[in-house]
Amino acid sequence: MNRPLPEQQLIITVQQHILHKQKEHFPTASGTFSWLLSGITLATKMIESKVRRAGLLDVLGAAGGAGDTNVQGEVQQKLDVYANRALLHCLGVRESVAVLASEENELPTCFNRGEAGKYIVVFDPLDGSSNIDVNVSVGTIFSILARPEQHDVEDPSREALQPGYKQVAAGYVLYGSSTMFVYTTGQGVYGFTLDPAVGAYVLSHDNMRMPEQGKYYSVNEANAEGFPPGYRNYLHQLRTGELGREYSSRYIGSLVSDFHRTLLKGGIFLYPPTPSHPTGKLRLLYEASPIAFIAEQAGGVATDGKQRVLDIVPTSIHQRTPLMVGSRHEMAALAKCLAE
Ligand code: P6P
Repeated sequence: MNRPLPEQQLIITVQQHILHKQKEHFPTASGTFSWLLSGITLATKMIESKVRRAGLLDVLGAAGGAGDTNVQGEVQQKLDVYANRALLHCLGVRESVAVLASEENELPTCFNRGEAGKYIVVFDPLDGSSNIDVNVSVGTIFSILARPEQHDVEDPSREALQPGYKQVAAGYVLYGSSTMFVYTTGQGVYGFTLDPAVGAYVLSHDNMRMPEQGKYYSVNEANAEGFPPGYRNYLHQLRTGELGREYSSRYIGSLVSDFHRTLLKGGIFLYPPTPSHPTGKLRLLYEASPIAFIAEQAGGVATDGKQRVLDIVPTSIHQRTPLMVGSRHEMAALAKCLAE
């Protein structure tokens, strides 16, 4: 009998994992979801190939004319534009996609696909893109929602305005020292590392769990003086060991990187309200919600300072929110400080 090569027993790709999980939890699944997710993995491999060669492909710097900005008023980087186009193309050809909403586009793209259009995908194609030119990790963040039973015929894009607890799936790709695909469908969090030798994302982090407590806190200290008092008191406790341990500060300025470290090592990431962003800087639908879904599935906590991020009902696609996400210990201590 031909015995499988040892490595054949070990390689589980994203597609295999999704199909296995679907059979386990959705026996009647038709495979449209795994086909949809393959659109994201394909697009992110295209993005990864550009990110890895950024300095060589004249993709550094701002897109178009100097000062071209996106709907956020942020200067669009060339890789932002490429990443957005890759995701719009790869997902747009998936029949099961009804609506695509991107951080880079003011209005969502709606596809008139009738009953075949089952899913809505919202995404930040290249989060942290201001770090690209200095070779710091960036990421793609996505959230998948099911179309509601009652379709909004007048404006299907409004169907994306669902609270985070309704997400079907969420994930991110971190273009770091290695490229990792991390996702959840509500049955735990799984991490896959891109193996350039075979061009596949291979399971490397099975059933990821966030530690109950960590040793890092992550916040833009330059904003600290402008935080509401409860946050300033909390940061003082972190710095002085009043939470029962010494903490180190780590801040990359790229949400996917700062969250990925928090997921693996524990601790807390904070983007509180600031005078320049009183409702928070991060976007609810395609940054905070997917990150919060992953955090909770890994045993962590995510709030806007007052309520669970996943309970916030969005009123607009590009709505902002404060985001605090991390281990139970640090998040409980924060809740106490904010309640005082
Ligand atoms: P600041 C990147 O621009 C981003 O949207 C997130 O990836 C990151 O967490 C945050 O903004 C950083 O913002 O104000 O600290 O530079």
